[in-house]
Amino acid sequence: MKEILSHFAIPNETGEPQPLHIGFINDSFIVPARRVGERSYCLQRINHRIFKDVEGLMRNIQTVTDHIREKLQTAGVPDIDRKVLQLVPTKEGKLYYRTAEGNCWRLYVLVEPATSQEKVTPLSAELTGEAFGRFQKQLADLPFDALCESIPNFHNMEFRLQELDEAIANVQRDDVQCTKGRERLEACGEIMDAINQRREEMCLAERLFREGRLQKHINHCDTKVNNVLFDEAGRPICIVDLDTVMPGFVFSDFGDFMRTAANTGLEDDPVLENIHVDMAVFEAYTRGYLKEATFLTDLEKELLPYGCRLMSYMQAVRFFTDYINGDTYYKIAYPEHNLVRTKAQLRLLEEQEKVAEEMKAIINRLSK
Ligand code: GN1
Ligand code: MG
Repeated sequence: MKEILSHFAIPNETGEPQPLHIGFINDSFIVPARRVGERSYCLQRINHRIFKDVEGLMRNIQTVTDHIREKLQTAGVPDIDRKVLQLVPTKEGKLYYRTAEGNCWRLYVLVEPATSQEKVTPLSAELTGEAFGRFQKQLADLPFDALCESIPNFHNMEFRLQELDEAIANVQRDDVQCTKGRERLEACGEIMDAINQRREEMCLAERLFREGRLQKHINHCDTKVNNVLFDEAGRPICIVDLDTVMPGFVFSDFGDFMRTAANTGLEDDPVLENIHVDMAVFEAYTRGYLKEATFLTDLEKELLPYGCRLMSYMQAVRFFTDYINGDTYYKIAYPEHNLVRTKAQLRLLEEQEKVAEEMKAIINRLSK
């Protein structure tokens, strides 16, 4: 670990790196300062199985953090070091260090003091809405092609359905290796019906984009509350986990927060009756988000409730595809985990369908 650190342009000696157990994708370590007044860091190994274009990914992060820092400086905002992530380059001036074995490491200045939350309250949801709205607004003047797609087609619904169709075609081949996937598929007629009934509706965004009626913006693409750092007073200070920041439709960031936070049940709740839309969280986040997201077009605003349904549907399709593929993408805790997750996401979708009009009324009221 010390050897890896020695390749980065750090001004002074640091303490021993300590593993940090956050996220499932990358491996993270805290590198503590040795003396008061010196900086601590966060060292991460990037998962290059998922992020195949590490160069593009790191350029994205640099572009985004530079852009936000410049905005904050122009606005004369204090304490900028805690408000936007800062990469530490290698001694050769590169954004990451690649080892001989091909592992890629990067180093951030640690944002401190800061805390994170796993569960929202209506108050923290409102503040988080403001924070993600501000983040999108800060990036709204970057042309959408200033960044690459660090995971190609990440939130593209047509592509996710194509992946499902490929998984299905694959297990239907007459091959013993496909037996498990085929058996799984055959037992899931109801799930396939639920997915098939909504294909057209859920690919609306891609159609509107092709027709030139909808634009892409820079999105965060992982708008969970635990990707926001809060200060001592419980105010959001900094948005983290910038690996998936890429062009997309604004309402998918809105929808992904609602999918993860405005749910009275769990993402993988085995008890479907637990799952309802938490309307208090929905309203609070929407209030905060609309305060900042002044760049939204009327159509984008109208599509916010659709964005919620879209993300639940997309996640159901992704979990189900992984289930048919034999659980190769998401870590599972038990054999049927991806099936349980799929059912929970489809139930959330049904619940969101029931309150679509109510969501619309709230958005209209809060936009006035
Ligand atoms: C993955 O590991 P985590 O929770 O940050 C996934 C998201 C999914 C989420 C589902 C790169 O995110 O897109 O919404 O699981 N991230 C990637 O829980 O695939
Ligand atoms: Mg993440």
